[in-house]
Amino acid sequence: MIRGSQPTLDNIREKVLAEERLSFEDGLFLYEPTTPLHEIGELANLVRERKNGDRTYYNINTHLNTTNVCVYRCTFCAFRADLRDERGYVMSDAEILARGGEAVENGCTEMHIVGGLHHQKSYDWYLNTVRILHEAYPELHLKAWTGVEINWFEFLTKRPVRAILQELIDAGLGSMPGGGAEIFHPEVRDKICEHKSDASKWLDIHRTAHELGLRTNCTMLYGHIENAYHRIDHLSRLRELQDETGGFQTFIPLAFHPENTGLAHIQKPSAVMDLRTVAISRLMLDNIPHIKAYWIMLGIGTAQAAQAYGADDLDGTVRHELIYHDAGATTPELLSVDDLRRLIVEAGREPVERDTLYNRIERDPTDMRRWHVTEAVSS
Ligand code: V47
Repeated sequence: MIRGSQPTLDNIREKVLAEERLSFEDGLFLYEPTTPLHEIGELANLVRERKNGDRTYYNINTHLNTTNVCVYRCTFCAFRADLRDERGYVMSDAEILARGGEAVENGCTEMHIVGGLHHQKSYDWYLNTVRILHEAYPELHLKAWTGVEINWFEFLTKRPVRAILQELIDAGLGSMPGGGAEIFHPEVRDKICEHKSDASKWLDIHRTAHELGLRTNCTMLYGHIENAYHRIDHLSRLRELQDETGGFQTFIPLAFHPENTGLAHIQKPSAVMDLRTVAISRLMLDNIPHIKAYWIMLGIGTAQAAQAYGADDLDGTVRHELIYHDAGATTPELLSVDDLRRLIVEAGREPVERDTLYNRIERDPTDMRRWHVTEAVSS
């Protein structure tokens, strides 16, 4: 193939078969509506099976959103509340601990913790959330605080990110979720969340986390005011950092839900757009081990189909999710393990329960609360 020529499906296929990296232009070509989705899906599936075989991972997890009060006003967010808004809430230590107890009682291996940037709460309040939960429930993996919260802690304390992350690790932080990435390109970021950490800050925080040995996830919020160029730019920046550090475990494409947001006039992305984005993510992010089809956000049907379009992870049972449900998600608030496994088996895949770090989990069939790691399944 002649380098620099116009991309075609044939030369993209050749590259995928030869395990060669796709270019920015290839990514743009794949996003053209006339590029057949089923062919992109087939190529993404090939990469998915190369990396993860027939396995589709899931975990038993819960969410904790300690407050919805937030100084920021991201236009896409239906969850946030003003300081004096009657919708605003802040959880007490006792409520936080009760959630930890409920999680362990229900066999959760992971708690996904994020929250608003509260006008009056100090960094110590956020640090303390991790500390008290870890002290009370050391077996529960705490995947907590996005790059945006860490940047807020930097602002509050005037301390370096490295010192903050180390302190959180010492208190019991196990990994970081991938939120807050939205769309990196300033043409979009400046319109939807101009006040929050820019691309280089978000990426720098994840770089530092990786250097400290933390695994993190990464996301992209699509289907609002961005276009294909912004999406491929976003994926390229993630791919570049992953080349440097190897610290991202999973990429989660997040479909925009417009209800109750400042962008309520926008239609939510179609299933075709969702599947195209899952597949293109799998193809572009050749160095990230897992692609998550977050069922809460995609809906159950699309998440099931996504397993043939590059996704190898459905996330979890997910208790207490608020960010998507406040924005109009009609998915249930919790799936049982049997439901999750059925969704996977029906899609022709092998369900594998994992912990946050992609170790295989086995459970005592007579008691959900008893589990152990059997095998490390991820690099
Ligand atoms: O950063 C907010 C997105 C993210 C809306 O790391 C919205 O395993 C759509 O990052 N419509 C938070 N999206 C969620 C997140 C996440 C979810 C699941 C797993 C993991 C992981 C991370 O949700 C925010 C933002 O991009 N978001 N509002 C909305 N109305």
